[in-house]
Amino acid sequence: MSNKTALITGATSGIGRATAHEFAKHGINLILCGRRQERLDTIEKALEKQTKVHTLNFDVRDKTAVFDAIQSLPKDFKQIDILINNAGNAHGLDPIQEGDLDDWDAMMDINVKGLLYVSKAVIPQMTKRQTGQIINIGSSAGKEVYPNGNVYCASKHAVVAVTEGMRIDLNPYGIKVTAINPGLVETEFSKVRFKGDAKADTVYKGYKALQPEDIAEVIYFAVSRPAHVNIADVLMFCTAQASSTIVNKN
Ligand code: NDP
Ligand code: 8X3
Repeated sequence: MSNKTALITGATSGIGRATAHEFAKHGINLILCGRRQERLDTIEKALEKQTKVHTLNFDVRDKTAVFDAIQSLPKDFKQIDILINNAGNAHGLDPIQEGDLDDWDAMMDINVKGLLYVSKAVIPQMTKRQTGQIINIGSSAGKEVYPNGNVYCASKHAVVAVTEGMRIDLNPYGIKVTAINPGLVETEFSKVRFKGDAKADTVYKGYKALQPEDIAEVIYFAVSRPAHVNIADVLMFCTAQASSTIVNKN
């Protein structure tokens, strides 16, 4: 894998950061993206002994910034073999009639449109080379809808649909397209969803949630399969979770 380059969005935290660490162990060159530059710098420093690292600071909602950032890549990082579309979050957990318009905009703009912008900026070089792999981080919320999940679930259902569309349209080019759909993962996700409210601290209490490293290992598994194998779609839960609404807590 050491001659491959991966671009990871949302690399400053949680699943994206754990994936950067996992890929670095295997010598994959890294383009790490996020909005918090100080975190990107810290991760770059930690991983640059293991592999080559370049950081890009942009908001996936900003179309121009996405294209400019990817255009700006230096020669050594220009060829992207693996794209991990991971940046995303839930914003709020409210019944539809009480939903906040800004929360809805954030989820659709980041989770769906942001993923599309980054993909659009990267896919042409993959189709040209007739090779590459795209991994979209969906969610169990893309497989089922749960109470008050409404727009977040819609955004993740869209990610699953876009993934399937990509797999179909990119099939003639030999490009692998994968959806990894985790259930509850202990990251900053709940802090963002509940905007720092104390409720966030209760989400992962009373059971052992998935850890970001658990997802990173599955992502690495997917990218390290032989050329003829594509892991198309993965649904992952912690053992305590059976569905979005059934979690066996102490
Ligand atoms: P974190 O909050 O820990 O990480 C989210 C990452 O997304 C951060 O690196 C953040 O970087 C980046 N990000 C958020 N908004 C933007 C933006 N506008 N532009 C660029 N980057 C952005 O959450 P997770 O690691 O849990 O989430 C990663 C993905 O996994 C998301 O798509 C989420 O929906 C999905 N997921 C999470 C689950 C969970 O239970 N935690 C379960 C299933 C799926 P920065 O703020 O620096 O820009
Ligand atoms: C994150 C998992 O259950 O909070 O996508 O929607 S959940």
